[in-house]
Amino acid sequence: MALAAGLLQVDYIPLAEGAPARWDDVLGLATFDSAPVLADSGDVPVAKILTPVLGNNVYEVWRSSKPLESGRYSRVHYRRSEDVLFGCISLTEDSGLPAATEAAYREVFATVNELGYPHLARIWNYLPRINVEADGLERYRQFNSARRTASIAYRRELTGNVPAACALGSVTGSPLVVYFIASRQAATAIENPRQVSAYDYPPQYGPKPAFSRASVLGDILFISGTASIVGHETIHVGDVAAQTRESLTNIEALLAEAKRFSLDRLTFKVYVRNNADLPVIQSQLHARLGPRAHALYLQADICRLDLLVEIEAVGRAV
Ligand code: 3EB
Repeated sequence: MALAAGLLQVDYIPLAEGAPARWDDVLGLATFDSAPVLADSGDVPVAKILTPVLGNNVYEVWRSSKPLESGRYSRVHYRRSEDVLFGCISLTEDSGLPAATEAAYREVFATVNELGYPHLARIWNYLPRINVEADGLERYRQFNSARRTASIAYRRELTGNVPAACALGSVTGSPLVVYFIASRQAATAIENPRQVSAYDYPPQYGPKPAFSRASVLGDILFISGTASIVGHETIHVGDVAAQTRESLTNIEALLAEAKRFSLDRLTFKVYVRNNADLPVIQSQLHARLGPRAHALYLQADICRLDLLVEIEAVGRAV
């Protein structure tokens, strides 16, 4: 059974417009960089993502038209309707990144299981120094390994119907921040025919990441972080314009798989490794989408050193 239209929507509200006019229908919020803390947000969960914003900053506001209730389960702060749950957890690395990652994921799984929203549709992950090698393993790979350990402990699927996701670097000194959307009903995972599924990557990329290329929940499409990867290899190494075009082509392939969605109705988050590449990335995006594309640009390290740009998106069915 599909979720009825309007049970979940996202708005990117420019900071300049101030806080959302009403809070009663807000499921959750993501803020970026140094966005002011919103005094009147009450018990709405706020994922504070510490990545520099390039250009105009926005509040990412998730809404639902049904009655909402907030709460906490372990260290997860959540808000839910009868259909969907938005949650976030922020942990410092007091005992190291693997321990923080495993704890975050165990608490996320426990929350969604206990409250009866077992289907994770979309998970966002932000961690500092993502490409730094520590104790002989890149921190992104440490994160992957620990995410996997928690998934196995909770008997979660590791292939097939897994959540859409992204994993990006945040400013040094930031906590690990995970936020997510879960639902009572299963979302549908979508893979990209141009790419090897991430959960089937060959071992050279480290522990296999359990995420899908996109997922559909009701009339919402979540497109995972999408980069210039064809098959399992990075292509256009060193060419940021071509990497941007390839990422958009990958997104178009996902739209073709998902059917009911269109490029010009997506809202994008664009992760830029090097600030200086912003104009090139922006012009490629505008060339494909027109200058009115809804996009938030963030400076963030990406989980392969040769990737210069990664693009995620969310859209509503046409
Ligand atoms: C890739 O396609 C690029 O580890 O959750 C994209 C989306 C990427 C999600 C994750 C990683 C993740 O492999 C990296």
